[in-house]
Amino acid sequence: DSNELSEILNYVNSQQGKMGVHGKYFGKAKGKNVVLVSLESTQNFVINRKLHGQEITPFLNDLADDSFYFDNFYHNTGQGKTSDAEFLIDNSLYGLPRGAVYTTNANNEYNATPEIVKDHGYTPVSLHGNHASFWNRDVMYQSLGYDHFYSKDSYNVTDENSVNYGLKDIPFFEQSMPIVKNLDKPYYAKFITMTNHYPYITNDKSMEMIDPADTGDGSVDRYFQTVRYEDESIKKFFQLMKENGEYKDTIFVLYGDHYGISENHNRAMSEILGKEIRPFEHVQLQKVPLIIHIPGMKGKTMDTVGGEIDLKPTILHLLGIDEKNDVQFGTDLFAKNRESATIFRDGSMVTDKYVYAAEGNKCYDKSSGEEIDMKTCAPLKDKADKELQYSDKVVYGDLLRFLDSEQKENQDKKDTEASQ
Ligand code: GP9
Ligand code: MN
Repeated sequence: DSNELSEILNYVNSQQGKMGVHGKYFGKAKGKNVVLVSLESTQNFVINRKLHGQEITPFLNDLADDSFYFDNFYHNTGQGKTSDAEFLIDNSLYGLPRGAVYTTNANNEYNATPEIVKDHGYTPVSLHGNHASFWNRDVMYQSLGYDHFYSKDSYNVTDENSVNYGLKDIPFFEQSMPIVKNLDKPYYAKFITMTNHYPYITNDKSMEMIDPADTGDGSVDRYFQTVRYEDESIKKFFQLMKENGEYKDTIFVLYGDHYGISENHNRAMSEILGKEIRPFEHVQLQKVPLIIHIPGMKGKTMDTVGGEIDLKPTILHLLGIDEKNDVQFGTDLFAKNRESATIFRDGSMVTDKYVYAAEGNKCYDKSSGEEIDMKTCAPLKDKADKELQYSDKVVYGDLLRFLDSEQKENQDKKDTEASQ
């Protein structure tokens, strides 16, 4: 009920750097278009790494140099995979402990970024070359406030331009351009890539811009090829945005949605990384790239620890939008005093000093990777459990229904205090 919501609001508001704490770039992208790019199954270890002497992500590497590149950024997803990432980013709430919130709670009341930016004159849309009903997106997007979903029906999808789940990333971006050009500005447009999806298939020589790895584990080996292809598609996308005059009025937020290589492939991954994969390395492999590119702004590598949960406040603050009465579990990644930390859906937690791995209940020093006494990580474990429980209460109880009356009550209280 609304009492539960008050308790949760107290929790989020008492967190270090939560709610209303601005980074120094507050309002720096005010009125700009926002382009989000979901990089399918893209883990951070491919960034700035070479295979056979060749860069795996040459374009993203260059882009990262010219952007805010977060190299301690983790996904927070669970079984809902891509849809969990979308949910986290638009709501700053966690996905569910099991199942996908996109399918189980699509009719809840939310206060999502698309709906918020719409109130500030934005056109919020999503673009993706798969069926509209996959992950129940067509239903959930209405609750999140998207104006339109350009899905498979909006694209020319043929056998030649498809692989695996459907439309390949390069034709996806090419065919998206006429759509983007016709959107009312400013827009908040989410592009969801798809080609770099398990089991990492190419069906055309021109897609193979790097040789596969040679661990003998087919999906790990092919992963590098489809990541390389995805990188090429992003390069193409930026070229097209420039050619069409969309680039300079737009900020770009590119993020890896979740891991691509599961624990079943630890043998091959340890060969790639040249080290054993303990729970510590497993946690570190949950890093995904986050690149925030703002044309005209100088690049910087940011080492703050964060996750998808932090993108809603980060993006809203860049646009100069302050949501004071909202349930956000994340914080503005640019805020100086934010707690440098993130929580995984399985209850693991990473800070700038420690790594708590829920699997195996182990504690590590973050910089050395040395296993340390679990006592040190006990507060991390407790915090992760508490925060996840609060988030689950919001979703299961559909508590954002009470947000408006809660806001009014708080305002009434303040008014009363002020008049005394
Ligand atoms: C499907 C695509 C993949 O439309 O977004 O979803 P995933 O399997 O990665 O969750
Ligand atoms: Mn995915």
